Amino acid sequence: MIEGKGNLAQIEIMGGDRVFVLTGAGISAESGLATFRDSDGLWAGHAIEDVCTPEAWDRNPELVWQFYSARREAAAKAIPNPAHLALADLEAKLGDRFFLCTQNVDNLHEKAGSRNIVHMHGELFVSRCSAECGRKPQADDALFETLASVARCACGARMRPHIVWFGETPLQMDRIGDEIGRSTVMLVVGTSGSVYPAANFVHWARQAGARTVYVGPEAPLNASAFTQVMTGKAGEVLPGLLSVG
Ligand code: BJW
Repeated sequence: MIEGKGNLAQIEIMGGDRVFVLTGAGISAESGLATFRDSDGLWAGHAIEDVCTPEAWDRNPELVWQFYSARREAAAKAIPNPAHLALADLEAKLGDRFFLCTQNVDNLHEKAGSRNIVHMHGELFVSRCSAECGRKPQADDALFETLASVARCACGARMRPHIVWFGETPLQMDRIGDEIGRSTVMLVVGTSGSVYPAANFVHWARQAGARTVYVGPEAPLNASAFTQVMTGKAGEVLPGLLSVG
């Protein structure tokens, strides 16, 4: 592993390269959205595990909706930062040789102009039936502060956030696996490497022979698996990091 500060080196993307990008909460930090573990993993005194599990939903759906309503409110006001814009710019240059997988549920990549994107942990502005009645997830920007106000599905069950909680299966894993398998460069930005399966993507990419680069202010837990770790804030490092040959 090579460690470096900021823009010491550029990463050259050549004609035959395919780039897979994985982002985490850190990329939205400079847009004012809280990360999970930097803020002690706490929200209003509750451990993340108390609001990000199916058990938490069963125990206290009102608390869970208050958590996601507050997140919706913050994300609706947030604007993309230079890191989101740099990735959208890279996609514009590489077209279908670029694939973006985010663990984030905010929509800042889309606001920046990214199009070829998978939200593996779900989306903040989407809700779905908690009884899995078969109806599709729906766009939803409502805020629910009390249980009585929570919207109901046409089947009568409560709507829940369209979010992947601990113990649930991340979305579009087949597509993600395929994209990692054919990528030659993996760029990982702003994630602590503590949540699986995302923390394993770098290992899958290395097995497929890709160059793997991490960008963030501190080394992630899985740092030893990266070819290169660039320490710095995403909004300062990403613009100008990649040059397309
Ligand atoms: C900056 C910055 C700046 C700051 N610029 N950077 C034991 C061993 C292995 C696995 C398990 C295990 N026990 C249980 C599991 C599985 C479990 C798991 O991983 N648990 C861990 C706690 C160990 N995983 C699951 O349950 C997943 N499902 C699963 O595995 O299903 C089985 C399956 C797998 C594959 C195929 C089929 C089936 C589901 C995980 C769901 C995660 N959900 C959450 C919440 C929902 C989304 C939401 O509400 O937003 O997702 S948890 C939370 O963590 C959220 C995030 O997406 C995720 C990752 O967090 P992230 O992004 O890394 O944030 P932080 O805060 O940790 O880090 C921020 C980073 O930014 C830091 O490094 C900073 O330095 C950096 N930073 N400023 C750049 N300016």
